[in-house]
Amino acid sequence: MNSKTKKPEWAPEDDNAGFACRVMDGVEAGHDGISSYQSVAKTKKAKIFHRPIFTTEQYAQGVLSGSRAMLGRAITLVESNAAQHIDQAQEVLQLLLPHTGKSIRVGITGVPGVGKSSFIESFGCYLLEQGHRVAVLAIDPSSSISGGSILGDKTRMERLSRDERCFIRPSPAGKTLGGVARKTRETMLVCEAAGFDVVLIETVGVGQSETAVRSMVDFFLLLMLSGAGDELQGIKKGIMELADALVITKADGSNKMQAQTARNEYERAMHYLQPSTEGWVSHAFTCSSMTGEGIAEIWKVISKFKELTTASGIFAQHRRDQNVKWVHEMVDAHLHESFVRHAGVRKIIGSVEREVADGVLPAVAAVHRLLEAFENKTS
Ligand SMILES: Nc1nc2c(ncn2[C@@H]2O[C@H](COP(=O)(O)OP(=O)(O)O)[C@@H](O)[C@H]2O)c(=O)[nH]1
Ligand SMILES: [Mg+2]
Repeated sequence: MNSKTKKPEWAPEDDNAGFACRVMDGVEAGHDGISSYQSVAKTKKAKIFHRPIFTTEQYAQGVLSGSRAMLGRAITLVESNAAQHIDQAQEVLQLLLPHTGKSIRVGITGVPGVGKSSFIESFGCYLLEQGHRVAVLAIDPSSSISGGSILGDKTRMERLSRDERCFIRPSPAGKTLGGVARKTRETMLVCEAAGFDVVLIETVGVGQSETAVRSMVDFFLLLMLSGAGDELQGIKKGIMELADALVITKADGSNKMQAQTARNEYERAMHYLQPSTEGWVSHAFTCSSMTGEGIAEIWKVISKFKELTTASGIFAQHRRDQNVKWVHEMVDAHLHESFVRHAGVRKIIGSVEREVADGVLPAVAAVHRLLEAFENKTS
């Protein structure tokens, strides 16, 4: 057979020289084009040897035994979007679930530049000295676009990232905050099963990511700068109300006095806010990640919080509520996804939107029409 003239079936009959597509015959050999069929089989075997596929039990056992390599692999499995991985990841999580939940989960938020990463470095190192094992995760839905801001952060967490007792994981890539949040939440569970007793989650993205983090942590820490107006920091009353503690950062050198003044002002302002956690009064503090001043006090506050809310039952109740709410959120997200992908909906949505925009179709009637198309599974 002359492979040079072989054309695909769909090529026009009399295409002449203007038709540029030619199909080459496949070579019955390995990728190098020389090796025989047998050696192809060998290559495949070798591949399996280099990238072993683990059973669900092996993943779970590996994580529980504290193997860092297996922890990394299990998290990669959890983060994967491939259908066969999603099922196995859920089975692994199911096995790990009885071993999760024993950590304190702390969310850390604040505008870019406030000192979140530096705080985590200093706070994390302090916790390691106290005998804790620390996992650091980040929520950053923009990381797939910006190329991962955690790369810059790793340099701020130099000591922490070199310590064996600490595990740092950047945000998984994802198009939606919901997707990133799901993976971060599941990664948190895997870390807990691996024996990390403090999980710190940094919000890197701005906007909605604060609420996403709040919904997966026990204690929510809001970092603030002194000397910058609230507007400049993009801080809304709503976010202050989410905080279990507010910390003025960079309270060192010539900034120390100013930080104290800011702390007092926020302390007064917080008096009028709704408490974030029932039975807990949020306060304002100062700290310096550079000198380490105030770092130990923040851990004391978090420990006190855990003690009080555990005694009152609020701690456990929060986690139960968070889990149930998470299920509802995922159902919402799935329904929305299948709605926008539904062929019948896609067929009419453009014209329905136009009619609504032109003022000829009432909004409620438009919704009915779309839902009718959605519920009609045959269309
Ligand atoms: N003086 C001083 N500078 C700090 C402190 N913490 C952070 N910084 C500086 O503030 C800048 C932003 O810090 P970074 O941790 O990256 O903030 P993030 O964007 O919130 O993660 C960096 O240049 C840090 O060196 C601190 O406690 N004292
Ligand atoms: Mg940072």
